Amino acid sequence: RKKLTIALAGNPNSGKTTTFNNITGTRQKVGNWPGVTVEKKEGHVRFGDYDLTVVDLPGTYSLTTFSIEEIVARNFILENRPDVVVDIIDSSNLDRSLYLATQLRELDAKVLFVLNMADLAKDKGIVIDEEKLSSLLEVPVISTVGNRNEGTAELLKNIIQVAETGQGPRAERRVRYSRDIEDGVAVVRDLLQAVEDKDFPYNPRWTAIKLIEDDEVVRDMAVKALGDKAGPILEETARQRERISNLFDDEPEILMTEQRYGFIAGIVREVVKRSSIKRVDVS
Ligand code: GDP
Ligand code: K
Ligand code: MG
Repeated sequence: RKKLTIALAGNPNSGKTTTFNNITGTRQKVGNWPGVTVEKKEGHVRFGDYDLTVVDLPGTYSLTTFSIEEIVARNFILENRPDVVVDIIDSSNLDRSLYLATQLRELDAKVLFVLNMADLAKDKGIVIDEEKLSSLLEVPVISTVGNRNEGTAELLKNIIQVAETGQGPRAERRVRYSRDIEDGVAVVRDLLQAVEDKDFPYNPRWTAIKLIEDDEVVRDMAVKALGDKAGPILEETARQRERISNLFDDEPEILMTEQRYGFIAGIVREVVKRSSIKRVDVS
């Protein structure tokens, strides 16, 4: 039998645990993530020729490192390389969910989007063009109503499909930053790429982005993985950060966060339609 590891990611209250229960039934184990008091749920399910291990990641809005939940979720994806990361999205709050979604894409994980809470979106008169969302981010999209266990079989089928076909992010489906930032990312990425694979197991573009954003956890990871090869790369990173800061009079991480939100706003404009009948204007 073939073994797959599936991680469920998503914002708090998007329906991760509900989906987890729908998939795994009663075959689950609850504990803590090593070293921290964040709950870890792991379950098992047999589907077709596959044995799936399903992990319910802590709920997060982002994969930066401002909270222990974000660090736990990100480290699991980086270090355990799950075969598929299922991003559980609250369809009635798509824009809020897309920040995490774009970060998962950036991490080079194989992602499947689940538009959960499809019933709430419908009640609010929100219509999401799933096909367009799928093609804009090049990620398969399905919709579910978790608390009614609707769409679970379809979800399992799609998980297997994503694991098998190996959808990988094409460059143009990811956030592209402004030219001066992309130039800095490329310089650092090239230095990382020049290091032998066995010495550096992480995605070079993602790592370069995080270094330019001055992410401490990734800096420590790079030092640990690269040893004395890290020095010149971190020096170049500092030069690039300074160049960008001088150009825009703002820190790269602030500019990059803004640009991600811009990218997300563009996607929301293209894929979210509100039906005129149930439209509620909140001002
Ligand atoms: P988590 O924080 O992501 O693990 O979210 P939970 O699975 O705990 O779900 C949060 C709440 O939303 C619970 O009360 C669920 O019963 C409910 N819920 C889950 N999926 C759906 C859905 O598709 N539609 C509706 N209306 N409620 C849902
Ligand atoms: K909850
Ligand atoms: Mg939960």
